[in-house]
Amino acid sequence: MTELVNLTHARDVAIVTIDNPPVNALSPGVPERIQSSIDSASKDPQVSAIVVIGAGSTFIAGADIHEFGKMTSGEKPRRTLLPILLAIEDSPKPVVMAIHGQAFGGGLEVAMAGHYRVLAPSTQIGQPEVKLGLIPGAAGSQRLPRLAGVAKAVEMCAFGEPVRAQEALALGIADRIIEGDLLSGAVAFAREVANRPAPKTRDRNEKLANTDPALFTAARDLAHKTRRGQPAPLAAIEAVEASTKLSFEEGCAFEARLFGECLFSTQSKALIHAFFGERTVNKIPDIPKGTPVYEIRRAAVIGAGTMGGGIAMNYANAGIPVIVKETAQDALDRGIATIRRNYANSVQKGRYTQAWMDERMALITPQLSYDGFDQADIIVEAAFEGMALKKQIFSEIDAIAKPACILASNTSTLDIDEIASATQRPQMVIGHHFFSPANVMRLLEVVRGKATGKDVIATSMALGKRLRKVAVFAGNCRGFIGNRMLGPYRREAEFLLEEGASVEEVNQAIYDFGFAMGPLAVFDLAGLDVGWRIRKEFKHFEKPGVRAPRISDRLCELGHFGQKTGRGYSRYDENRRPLPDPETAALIEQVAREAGIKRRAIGKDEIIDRCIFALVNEGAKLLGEGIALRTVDIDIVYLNGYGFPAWRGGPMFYADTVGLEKVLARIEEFEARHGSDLWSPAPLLKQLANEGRTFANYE
Ligand code: T1G
Repeated sequence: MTELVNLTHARDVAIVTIDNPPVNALSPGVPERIQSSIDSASKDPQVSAIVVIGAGSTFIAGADIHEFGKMTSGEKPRRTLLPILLAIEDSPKPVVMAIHGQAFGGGLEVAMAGHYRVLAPSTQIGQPEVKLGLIPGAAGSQRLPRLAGVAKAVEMCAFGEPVRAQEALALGIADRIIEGDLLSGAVAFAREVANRPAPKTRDRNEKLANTDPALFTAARDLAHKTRRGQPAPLAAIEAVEASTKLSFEEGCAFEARLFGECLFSTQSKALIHAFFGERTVNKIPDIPKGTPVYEIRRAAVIGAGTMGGGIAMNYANAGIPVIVKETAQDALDRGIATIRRNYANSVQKGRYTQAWMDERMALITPQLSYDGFDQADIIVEAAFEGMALKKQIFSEIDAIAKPACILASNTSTLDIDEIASATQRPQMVIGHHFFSPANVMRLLEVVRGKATGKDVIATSMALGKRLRKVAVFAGNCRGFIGNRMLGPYRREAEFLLEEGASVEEVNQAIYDFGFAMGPLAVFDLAGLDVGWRIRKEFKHFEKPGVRAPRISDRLCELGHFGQKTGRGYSRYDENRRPLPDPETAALIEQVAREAGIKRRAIGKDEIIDRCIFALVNEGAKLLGEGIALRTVDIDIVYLNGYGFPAWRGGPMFYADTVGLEKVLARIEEFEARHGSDLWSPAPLLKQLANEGRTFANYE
């Protein structure tokens, strides 16, 4: 077993190397070994200074997040790094932290306990704990304001975004940027400071003085606005504020108390579930590591519409040349103009440079023919959602594409096997379901057909990462994971309207639950006509005599497609702000009358339970059928594709927090009232609830 921390020497400079792959997390034994290494170096008369550095790709990615679950379950006592960091800070010899890759969370806290910090140019440092529903727990909220100033410390701790090396230097967190070899640069720096008094961060109070309390109020307002429903950002602001009012020791004790409250919160468990979930979904049991993958050097996209354009941008952003094919010049021009506008907006917002934009645009080749498609390593079809058209396109590209070319469809609902049947190479056909806007939304559903090859799946999952997407594997069924679950969710939102809730009540309830937008507002944004066309395509699947939502169809028959027509469930003003629409309300009453439904007052809890448990129940069916591999896959789909609040962990994680017995009882109540065609509990949900188990331990 490799040593977690090694102590070596470069003549008079001791080098403490942290070696805990993959990211040098502060797992049990690591902080202790760092301290003991510094202790023995401090006592060594030959040693004039100490350098601490990380082996591998990073300095320290923070505390070992795996340990938190053990602490909150009582399996392990809570550990604190505070005394170890004080000991490092009290080292009689200067300690230089040599940082590359990331110094995140506990990693930055270790770095700030050192006397100096030297950074490689591409380094990122940060306190991202709030993204895990936590706050710094090892004096980060006390040492960071002393180095970076209070305002920046509040921003970094409350919102969790990292800063780059140059900014860290400008802020005073870093003492030097080392170009070239970091270790030798750090050793040279250590020799420079060896005979100087080592500055202890905890004693550097000058940046705490005269802090304007208004900055805490402003930060709280911003947290309420942008981190709605999440206590951790507010706790982080409180902790940094304490640094301006209390002594260092009192501030650390105050931080530790707030940290403890966050650690044992459901929100933190949900966000940690999401953190590991994003890493777990990449692993597919029957696609072992080492499965051969195809190299993707050139791509081609069919369709320059909303989806096609966004997909092409993903490839260009990853540096992959991409052809975009359309059938008509005006459609092609419109598509390319949208791409250009999207990039120009990002340049205007300072996210990218004009040069970067020009490079991206140069990678995109718009055309009306299949020229060059025979060179593509992947072809992504993003045409109209109709089976006949997709099969025609697949038979055409099957005839042109080279044998090792992957043929992917961006269909959001259609049968991958039927699409593949239009080709001679079904093993190369796969679903790549992007989410609108495709250049922004992180989710990519990778859908396996019966014949899809393991190499094609492995390539798709790796490509997902390269396109900076969270790729989730899904089996082939109508709507795959996300849209299949969205069906019952939308159904219930509409039924609640028929039964008495207003559009505003339904949207508000789900908004208050934590979604960025209520369901009806989302459908108005996406365009009601999209779902309408799909429902027509699947009309033959409707079960006669089973109640179906009618309002959206009626609105579409009136040409009210949502925001794009200024009217849908709501009416929209010139700034696209939603307003109650009395005519829609009248239409809803008419639909209810026609269906013989007596409308009643409906409370928020019922709205939430019917919409969310509809997701949960369908999710449990998907799990039982093996369409979704794991519970967490469903959660990651909903967090990254449907705006489910991350701090609730996803529909399945949320169901576990409610308790599956309660969820089942509520669903059985709905079944009794609305019938089993709509609400028959998923067999898996019944089984787990009856066995007192959870989705989390169902694997
Ligand atoms: N603890 C445990 N495992 C970790 C980890 C961590 N901190 N960070 C990453 N891993 C695992 C990850 O699950 C994956 O495992 C592998 O490492 C590679 O990660 C006291 C309370 C550093 C930017 O929030 O943001 O410190 O899937 O796929 O894309 O105040 O990992 O291979 O089995 O993400 O190159 C604060 C979390 C903790 C940073 C690298 N720190 N990590 O990204 O690789 S709380 C964080 C990241 C804390 C203190 C507090 C990223 C990364 P597997 P990866 P990557």
